[in-house]
Amino acid sequence: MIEADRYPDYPTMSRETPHWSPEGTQSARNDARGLKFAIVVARFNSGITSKLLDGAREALSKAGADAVEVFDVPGAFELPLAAKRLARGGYSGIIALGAVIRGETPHFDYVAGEAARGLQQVALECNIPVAFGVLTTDTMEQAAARAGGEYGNKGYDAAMTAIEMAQFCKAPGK
Ligand code: INI
Repeated sequence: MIEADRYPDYPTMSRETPHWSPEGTQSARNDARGLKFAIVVARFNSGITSKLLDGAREALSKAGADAVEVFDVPGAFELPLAAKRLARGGYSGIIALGAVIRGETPHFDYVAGEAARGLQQVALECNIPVAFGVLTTDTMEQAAARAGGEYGNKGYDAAMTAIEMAQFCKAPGK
């Protein structure tokens, strides 16, 4: 039995039908027309992060994003600074992609923790949606399952989240 069969309700937006209704504010949450996004992707574990990138591109294309620009950095630890620099670029949102896979030392905790903390800090300080598309897993197999495998594609999910938050931030009163 594959892992996903044990958890049929495992949430992944890549298995959902997009809410596509340009008129309404709430239901237009998957509409990226008129929006421009930056994707910043770590090269570390590139076999996984390239799949996350494919997923993010697919989501943005399906949602009709006006423009998508892709930037790469060495590892997940570098994502926050890159995102902070990009936050000045006039994007509607930033999608940060990486794969931190646990090794035998505490390095994992520092890299994963700082990536998460730093990206949230950029979102709050720069007032821009920053989606956390960084896998933090114990094994390469777990990462592969979430990068286009049996648990969907977390790059796709991160892009959908960035679109929804960009729409949220655009709405009156937000
Ligand atoms: N970077 C990752 O993106 N994923 C990892 O799993 C990883 N591990 O395991 O070490 C990793 N390390 C590199 C790190 O992101 C920085 O590039 C490096 O420490 C230089 O600042």
